[in-house]
Amino acid sequence: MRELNLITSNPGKLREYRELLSERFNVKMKPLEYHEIQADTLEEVVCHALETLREYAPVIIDDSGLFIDALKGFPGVYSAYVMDTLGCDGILKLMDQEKNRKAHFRCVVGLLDEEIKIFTGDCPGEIVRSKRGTGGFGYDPIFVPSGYDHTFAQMSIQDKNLVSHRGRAMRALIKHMELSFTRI
Ligand code: ITT
Repeated sequence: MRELNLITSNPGKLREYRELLSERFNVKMKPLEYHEIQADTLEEVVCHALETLREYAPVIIDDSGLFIDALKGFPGVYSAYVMDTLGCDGILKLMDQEKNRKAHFRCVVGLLDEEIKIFTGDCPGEIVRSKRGTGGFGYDPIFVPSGYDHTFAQMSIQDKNLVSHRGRAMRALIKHMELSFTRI
């Protein structure tokens, strides 16, 4: 089975990748520190970082963020920093008086094999009023995807992957990899 290096220090992400990719790939977690530039978009961060990871190809990195409408897209590209400083409780406080609860998650997956390819996935939803659920990671306890009643933290990995930003990006990645394999 082909090996695919996933550069992340987030075991929650690894579980989600393995759930969808393990039939086709041996996904290996590499918790390497890579240089994350401060940029306006997740795509820029991913492309720049991949350039420094050529020796690990085939390799993927995943940069994701939560974009909240009422906060003009915050925390967005600052999601990691905001999780470490304010956390879910801080976001709920910022949203305390807010009626507009709309938000979306975005996942950008960068693959470096012979060349760089980018796959994105978005998941619209809402910020709940108090944390619910113990599964998942990060902002999962405060986000309900559109059309569902449960937060990501109340869902199984399989169910989260069906609707999530990462699930969508991963399915685009799988399609691409299957097509490039049939060309070989
Ligand atoms: P790596 O960079 O090591 O992969 P990370 O957790 O820092 O791990 P990101 O920069 O992509 O990953 O994520 C930014 C923040 O958004 C971080 O705090 C994550 O916990 C959170 N996040 C990313 N994807 C998420 C998801 O599917 N559900 C909930 N929170 C998520």
